[in-house]
Amino acid sequence: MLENSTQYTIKDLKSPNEIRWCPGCGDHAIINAVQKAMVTLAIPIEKYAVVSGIGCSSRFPYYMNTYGFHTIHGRAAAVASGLKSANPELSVWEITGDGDALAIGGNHFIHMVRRNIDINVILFNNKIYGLTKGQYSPTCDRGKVTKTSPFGTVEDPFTPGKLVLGSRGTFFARAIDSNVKKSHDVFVEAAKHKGTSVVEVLQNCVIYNHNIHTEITDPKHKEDRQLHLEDNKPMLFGKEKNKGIILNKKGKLEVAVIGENGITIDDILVHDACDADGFLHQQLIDMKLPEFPVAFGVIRKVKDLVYDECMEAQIKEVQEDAKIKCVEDLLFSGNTWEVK
Ligand SMILES: Cc1ncc(C[n+]2csc(CCOP(=O)(O)OP(=O)(O)O)c2C)c(N)n1
Ligand code: SF4
Repeated sequence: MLENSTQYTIKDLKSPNEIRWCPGCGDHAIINAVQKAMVTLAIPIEKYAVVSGIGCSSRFPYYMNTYGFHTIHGRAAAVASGLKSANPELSVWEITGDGDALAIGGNHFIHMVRRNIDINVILFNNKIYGLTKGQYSPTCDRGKVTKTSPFGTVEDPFTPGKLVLGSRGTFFARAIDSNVKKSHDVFVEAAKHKGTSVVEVLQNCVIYNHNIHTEITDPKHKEDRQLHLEDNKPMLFGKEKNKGIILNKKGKLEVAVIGENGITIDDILVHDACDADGFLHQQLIDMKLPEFPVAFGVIRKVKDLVYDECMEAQIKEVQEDAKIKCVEDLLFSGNTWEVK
């Protein structure tokens, strides 16, 4: 590992371990985008730590030439939280799947987000359990037929972004595995954000849930089905960039076409990811086909107190006035006796 260097390439971030993801799996593109983002961030390699749970996606740390932990199922958030709290100088990245983060790990996930610990979470959403060969996950749509739901699921899924907002999340973004350039940009912004940043990446599992996101990602229709948000820019989409999102008289989002029904560019909403009020962010997260395009990019990015910073400050403050400054002081602080 290159010590203390900010000048390195993607090659330096690749471990010698053989990548075992299936050919064509979306995970390959995501790791490339993460490595590119790390190079752009130019943080010394030894300051990166990648923590995962269990799943195909969670094999990620093996393939990175950084420090890392492949932990246990659902516990990546807990281990990453401890790591960041004990070593605030590290850039901690949590890699997790929809099963790992939102089923078995749901409890740790929401509390990490609520505490706003400075961790970058990359949530690989392939809407299935890949590693264990295709059981349904909390992001499967109602009626999904899988090995554990042979007659279709009888429950509705989580929308990860809404869960993040409901947990007081300060940063949420969405990306697509195959769009490495846009994923890179979002990962860089996520890493720069102080607090928990969650990036949901729509990931294709070619074996157990192939084409699950194709309605959204199909190159033939993507201009009409994807809205790429940019801060302080109007929410425009479509081949001609003449469609946009407006707030209608009922206070709801609606798709409008510039030039039709008197709509002008001034009617189109302008994205403000930094707006502390999450109302519009929640509406954007919730936009679904066929009525709406699906929103990508940084949807929410707001400032709030950061757990690990508050903890560090509290330790300093308490230590300043305390008689006991270290474990040795504690051991010799009275109430001691000698065994003869
Ligand atoms: C305590 C425990 N329960 C269940 C499992 C089995 N298991 C391993 S990975 C996994 C789900 C993986 O799905 P996901 O997190 O979506 O990741 P993917 O494989 O799709 O990337 C399950 C149920 C386990 N390893 N440990
Ligand atoms: S089973 Fe699916 S998620 Fe796992 S490596 Fe293969 S394609 Fe990727």
